[in-house]
Amino acid sequence: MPSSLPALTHWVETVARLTQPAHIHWCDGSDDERRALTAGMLDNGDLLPLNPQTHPDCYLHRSHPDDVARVEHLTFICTENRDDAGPNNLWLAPDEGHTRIDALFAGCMRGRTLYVVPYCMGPIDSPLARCGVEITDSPYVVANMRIMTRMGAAALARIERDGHFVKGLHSIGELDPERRYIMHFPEELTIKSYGSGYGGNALLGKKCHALRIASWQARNEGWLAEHMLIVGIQTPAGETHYIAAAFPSACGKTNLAMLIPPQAYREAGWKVWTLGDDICWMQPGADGRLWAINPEAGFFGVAPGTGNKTNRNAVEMLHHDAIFTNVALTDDNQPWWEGLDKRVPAFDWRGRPFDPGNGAAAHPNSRFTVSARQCPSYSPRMEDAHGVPISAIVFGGRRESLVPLVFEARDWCHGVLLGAAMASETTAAATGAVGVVRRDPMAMKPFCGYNFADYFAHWLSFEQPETKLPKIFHVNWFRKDADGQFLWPGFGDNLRVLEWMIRRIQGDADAVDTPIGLLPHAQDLNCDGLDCNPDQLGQLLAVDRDAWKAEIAAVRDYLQTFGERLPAALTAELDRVEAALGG
Ligand code: OXD
Ligand code: MN
Repeated sequence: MPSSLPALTHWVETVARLTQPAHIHWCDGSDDERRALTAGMLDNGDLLPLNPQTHPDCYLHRSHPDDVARVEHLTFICTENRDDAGPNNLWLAPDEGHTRIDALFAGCMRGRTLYVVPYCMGPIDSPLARCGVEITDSPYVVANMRIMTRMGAAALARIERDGHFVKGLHSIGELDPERRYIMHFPEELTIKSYGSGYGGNALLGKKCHALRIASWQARNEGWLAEHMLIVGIQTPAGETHYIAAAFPSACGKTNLAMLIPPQAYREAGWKVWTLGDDICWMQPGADGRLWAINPEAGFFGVAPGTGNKTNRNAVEMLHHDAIFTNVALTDDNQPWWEGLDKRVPAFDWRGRPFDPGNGAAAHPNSRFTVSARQCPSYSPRMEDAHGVPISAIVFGGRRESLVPLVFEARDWCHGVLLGAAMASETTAAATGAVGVVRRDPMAMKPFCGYNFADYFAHWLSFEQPETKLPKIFHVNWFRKDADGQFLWPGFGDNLRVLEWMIRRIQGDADAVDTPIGLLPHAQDLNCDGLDCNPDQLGQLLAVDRDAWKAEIAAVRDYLQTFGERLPAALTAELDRVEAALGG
């Protein structure tokens, strides 16, 4: 079904001339198409069937062992002016970027099928949604895009109505790490990705479009494209507060989005609604509040650590119609990963008989892809064209020490500083060392498609007389004691912290005013039934002034790398916090 939009057909023809595919297939998103694609992948080994009794319509994909994570060192933002990309991005001039990557694309689809994948990020009729078209030679990418986005005929119809779309060109190439680039041309609303089949590098609707390109569009158009989950917390009074929370990759966004309340909370009538686990687009509505949609339609979640204790909702949603990537297998062909249960797997993620001497059975960044509708806590409001109003924005990182369990920003500007100052220990979601503290403002370090200094200014610009902005909080679920044990139980018990936030929003809870922000009084955190003694709670809520002075100095050093472009208001806010700490 080639399109009636000349700009689209012309682009597909140009790409076909460059890449020389044997066939071209326009994806309509139908069930017949899915069945045919799946059959083809089962035939050529791209997919392996899983146990049809326990996991109907579930498949395993094993990627090339050198292609298991995002590659930040090969990810470029190509803008005419280098400073527009900023020190937070690798940069190339657009001409140079196109030349380098087009040399790889030349003839790369010979003998392969070129798939044209029209997709919509967000509900099809939403004014907040934006569309794109991904051209790819990977049926695995098509199958994932079908779950992760609104893909096919309805998206194409909207693209033809809109008359514009983000162009994404992808080829797995030779899966050679030496011939791999992920390039973004925000001024042309174009993405080119070569040499990787891994989700974050290859499902172009996700990180490349919905964060890097969308953040650029959002700045120009007055909205925000963020690396945030969206969760609705329904109180016993029946009121639902929607919270958007930014944590770096593999720091628990999926678990928080699908939180199961502790038993006493469930009995009291608390409910949790899942709207998104990774990306949030927000815009001020006519009422001045920020309204948010999740541009995605599914979850591409980290499998290891997902078990009945940590995220029962996720375990339940993974029993049918799911794609697993780089997980291990049990002897009866069920998907398995560390943290799922006590069974011993038969095969590791590379398909070798499991031998603990070879390391973890599932790759630490192994993933599941599943439709959001399969989540037991799925919120039908995910389909609301106007989104949901956000009551609180939460920033958080993985910090063993220093950073308290929760604190509240004094005002919007202070909140933007809390986001800009975020830091976290690195995880397996990207290649490179794991466990090193790095600055990751708003969890957007790998995803902001432009200069962070301009991004902070954009955030600050939302404070206007007519806006009623959400409160901003900072959390840290990952504090450890001197013996290296976690001080806070986390997971479902994080609702206790969210409850304090909601009481703050409703004006029902007090706070301790400290130089770094507003902290709960210990007695205001509901710890009934928790194995958390007063000493642990004391450590979780302590503010160590000397250590914070050192932290603020490190934040200042980091922010200074943005030079003149850094908004003066942010530096003034940092000065204020430093002065409050006693200089
Ligand atoms: C992801 C990531 O896949 O952040 O969501 O790496
Ligand atoms: Mn992510």
